[in-house]
Amino acid sequence: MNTNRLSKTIAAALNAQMTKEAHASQIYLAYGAWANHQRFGGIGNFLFRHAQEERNHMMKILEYILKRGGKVQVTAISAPPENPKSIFNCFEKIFDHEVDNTKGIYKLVKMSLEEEDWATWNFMQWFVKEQVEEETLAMNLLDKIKIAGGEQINSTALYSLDRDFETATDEVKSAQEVTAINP
Ligand code: OFO
Repeated sequence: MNTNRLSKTIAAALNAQMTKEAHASQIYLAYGAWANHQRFGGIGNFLFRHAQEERNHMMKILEYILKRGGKVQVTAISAPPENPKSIFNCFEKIFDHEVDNTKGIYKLVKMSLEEEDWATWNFMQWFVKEQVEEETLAMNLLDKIKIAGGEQINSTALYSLDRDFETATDEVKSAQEVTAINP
């Protein structure tokens, strides 16, 4: 009796997205190591924490595939892109990466809609919301650095920015949670 509830195409796309999340984790890990090496421990710490979050995203997909009776395929993860050229460039690259990851999520949403796989469609909604938060977080951090001077940021601003990142939250409030008295 076949208990697999995922189509071949959906299973392949879920596995690909799972690998993409693992790759995202490697990117944050690599950039965190790079930032630490540049003596920005606060920024490095933030990036290391985010690497863990990406591992959690990977696990969520892995668990879902198993729960639907599908086969998990753990494959090699490609190397992260080359190191950033500056702190500003680091967050530009992170923003670009998050936008690219969103594309993978949307692809799966579209596919599950076309196949009328409502369980996968429903599962993917968590990721749609998460990607809005991830993009907003990256946008906010990029804005912070832009205000502090972008590529021209001076060492005093960099010092306090690095300190802020040490304790910076990994979460941003989603638009759905906002109220008029709690914007
Ligand atoms: Fe998994 O959200 Fe970032 O990449």
